[in-house]
Amino acid sequence: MNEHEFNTTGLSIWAGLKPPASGSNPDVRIVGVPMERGSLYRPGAAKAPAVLRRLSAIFAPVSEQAELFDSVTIQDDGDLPLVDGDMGANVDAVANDIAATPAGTLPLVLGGDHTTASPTLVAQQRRLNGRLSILYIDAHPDLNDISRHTRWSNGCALRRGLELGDIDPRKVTLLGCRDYDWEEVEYIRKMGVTLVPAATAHRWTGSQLADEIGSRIGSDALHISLDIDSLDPSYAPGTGVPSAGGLTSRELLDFLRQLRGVRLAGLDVDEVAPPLDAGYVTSLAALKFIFEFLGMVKLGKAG
Ligand SMILES: [Mn+2]
Repeated sequence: MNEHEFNTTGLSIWAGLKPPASGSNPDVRIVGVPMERGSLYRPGAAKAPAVLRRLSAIFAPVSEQAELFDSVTIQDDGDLPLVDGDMGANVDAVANDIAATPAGTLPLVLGGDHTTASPTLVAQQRRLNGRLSILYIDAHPDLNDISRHTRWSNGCALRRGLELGDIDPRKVTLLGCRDYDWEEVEYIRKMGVTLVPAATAHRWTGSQLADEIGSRIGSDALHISLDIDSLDPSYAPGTGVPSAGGLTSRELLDFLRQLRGVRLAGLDVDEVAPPLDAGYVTSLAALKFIFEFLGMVKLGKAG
């Protein structure tokens, strides 16, 4: 360990949150998906699950509003085994594993590049028997059919998940977008995806995100897919494709808090690239969001 590393000696990962008593299911099941073959511009996301786990030890089970959530139980099943190749070679196995998460337990999936979301959404649609709505927080809609000459680029991640999961695009809310291929804009308009660009989100006040989602969610549960590049590069430089004009950390956490009261289905957090980061600030931004989500599992009566 060099002098610039966090000293986590004596600390437990995930803020010391424990598995449940034997025989009962955890509130949250964590799996890592160290995939970066979908990062066609710059790799590095495969290193994220290990770094997020290690740095999770410096957190405490207390929300930013000073609420204790040490009763949340977690089970960390480590990283899923991947075969050599892109997500196309792994999508069925990853989806099957996540789909095996017990009912009533929320999957927390640590990518990996954003193609991690494709099998995650397939699994969630299966677990919830189609009663799934999606909040996809990203600078990019990831709705290309083919990007960089492959169907398994991160620029296709949401499109693949919707297709393979047979998920209605009208159940998707995109939040924080600001970079598009024209094919994606056409898909959004034609298929009825709800788009909240970063510029719009920045001007929202009060509970507009919760109102927007609440007006359409019905009896669905909400899965959140967080691409850390939704944040402005000043808050999250350590990612494959930083894009100016993004959300602030404050806005992102406030949007999450608005969703207390919405039934949550799970979370995947992707595109954190530790080799591209500066002083771990991007990993720590992702972990801040993850820990506020964990707090919502009990405090917000999600799940
Ligand atoms: Mn993405």
